[in-house]
Order: sequence, then C-alpha cells, then structure tokens
Amino acid sequence: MVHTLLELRALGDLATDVRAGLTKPGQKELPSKYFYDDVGSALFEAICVLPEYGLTRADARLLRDTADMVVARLDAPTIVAELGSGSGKKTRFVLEALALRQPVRYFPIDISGAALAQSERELGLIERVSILGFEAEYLDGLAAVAQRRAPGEKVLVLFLGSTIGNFDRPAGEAFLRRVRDALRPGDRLLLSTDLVKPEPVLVAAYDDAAGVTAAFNKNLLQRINRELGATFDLKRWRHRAVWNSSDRRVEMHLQSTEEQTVQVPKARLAVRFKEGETIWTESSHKYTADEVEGLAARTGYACEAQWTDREWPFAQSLLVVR
Ligand code: AVJ
Repeated sequence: MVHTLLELRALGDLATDVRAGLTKPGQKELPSKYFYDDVGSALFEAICVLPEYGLTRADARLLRDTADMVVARLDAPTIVAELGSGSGKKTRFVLEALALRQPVRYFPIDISGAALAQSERELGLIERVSILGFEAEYLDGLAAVAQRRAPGEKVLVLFLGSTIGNFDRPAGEAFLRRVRDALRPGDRLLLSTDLVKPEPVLVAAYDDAAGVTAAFNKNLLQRINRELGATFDLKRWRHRAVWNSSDRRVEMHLQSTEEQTVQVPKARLAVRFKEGETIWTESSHKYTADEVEGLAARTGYACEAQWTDREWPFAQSLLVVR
C-alpha cells in the first residue's frame, strides 16, 4: 500500500491515541473524532435521517426559519467560516440568505478533505457564493480565515450540529474562548446546541431500533482493525448508550461480552478486557437554553438572539463578540 505523508502522520496520530486510550487505568476510552472515516461518515449521514434522531432535522428547521433574522443582524459585509463542513445542507440556508445582500466568501474548515469536497459539491453552485475550504484543525483554520478579512469586513462563524456537545463542559468553554480570541469585537458565532430532554428520548436517539448507531459505534473498532491491523472481533462487542444525569450527557460505550485479549500491532499493544468492561467512545452533552447564555457571557460574547425548536428541543444561539 502506498501512503502519502499526510496519511502516515494520521496513522501515527490514530496509533498514539489508541494506545493512550486503551492503556488508561480505569475507564478505557477512544476519541470520537475517529468515527468519521468514509464508512463512519456514511453511517452518520444515515443516523441523521433516523426517526429517533431528531437533532439534525431540528438544526435544519431552525436554520431554514431563522437565516433571514441572522443575516438581518449582520451590520457590515461579512465573510463566513464554518467549523466542520458537514454535508452543507444546513449551511445553504445561511449562505443563500446572505447572498441576497452581498457577494459571499465561504470558508469551510475540516480535517477531512472528503468532507470539504462534499460541501463544495453541495454549495458550489449557489449564485454569488465562492468557496475556499481549509483542510485544518478548527482553530488553525479559523486563524487562517480571519487573516483573509478585508478592512471593514466582519466574520460570521458557524458551529452547527451541536458538535460542541462532544467536548466536556470545561473543554467546550475553553474552546469557545479560543474561538473568541481568533475574532474581533462585532464578529459573530452562530452556535447550535442540543438541549436536555427526557431520558428515553435521548437514549433512543443514540440506540436506534435499526441498529445504525450501533454500527457507527462498532465501525470505530473495525477502523482500528483496518488501519492498525487490530484483532477486534465485532461479534464480541455490544453497543451501549447511557444517559449520565449528573454530567447531562449521553455516553456511548462499546462493551466486551466476554473476557478477551485484543492485539493492535501498529500501536505495539495487546489489551485485555474483562467481561462487561467498556470502552467509552463518545459523549454528547446536552444543554439548556439559559446555560448557553451563561456560557457565552463567560467566554467573551453576548447572546444577542436565541431560537429554539419545539418539536425537538434544540437551540440556535447568535453570539456577538464583545
Ligand atoms: C455530530 C457530535 C452532534 O453527538 O449527536 C450521533 C454524533 N453520535 N449519534 C451527536 C453522533 C451518535 C453527533 N454529533
């Protein structure tokens, strides 16, 4: 197999993170960012249309219904940066609304070149919108985008899909502060957050009847098999979704159905698992609308507008940098 330098570096990161996560004393972990290889990204697209997973539809509905109001609040020519390019479907509402007023420069930022290509396909033909993707970590990409602003231009950052939910609360707060530090007063951040809702609804959203989320979770092990030569036998692992009420988050785990040892050659690792032991693979933190306001105030923004969906409690918050 031929690897580019970038792929080799990515392989090194995966091996390093797998080694660190699976040798952790106590609860073993794997970072959720590794879900999104080609198979994982396709499975996530499928999750987004599951009846149990109302999150993406709520996000899209809110953007469709509020894009005009968001754009009406932008007081100067504005360039648009997006943290994580997603499929581009939701972003379209904002770009189209803004393009009615001014030519739009849109800069999606994503570590996945495939994701950037997808958003260029989805959004590339909107009249008066030009796209330049940045294949980078969010904060590096944002710094690069901010440098491209012309005098008098403002920046609107989109952080949609409740991606912030993957950070634990302190890390999410630190992240918002760092985004703020890349911006100037009067710039804006449109932030999506999934809201707390009844436990059975939340658990079903992460443990759907068709088993798509289970496949999404297990694909992480299959990815480690593919890329690091590991020996995870997927039949010996079960998908688990649990509501952690004290930290207000849904946790996804992979649970070993029996005692077993797994080899991970490219991480120079052999790991023993007890029967019932889990690997913690993701957290999806759920917020309240007030909590987002407080979070914004503590991290250098003012929350100037907030919209929530009734059908699936979810908030869109427009934050302005102070
Ligand atoms: C893309 C991070 C918002 O946490 O709900 C969906 C990912 N995980 N089902 C989420 C996910 C399981 C999703 N985010």
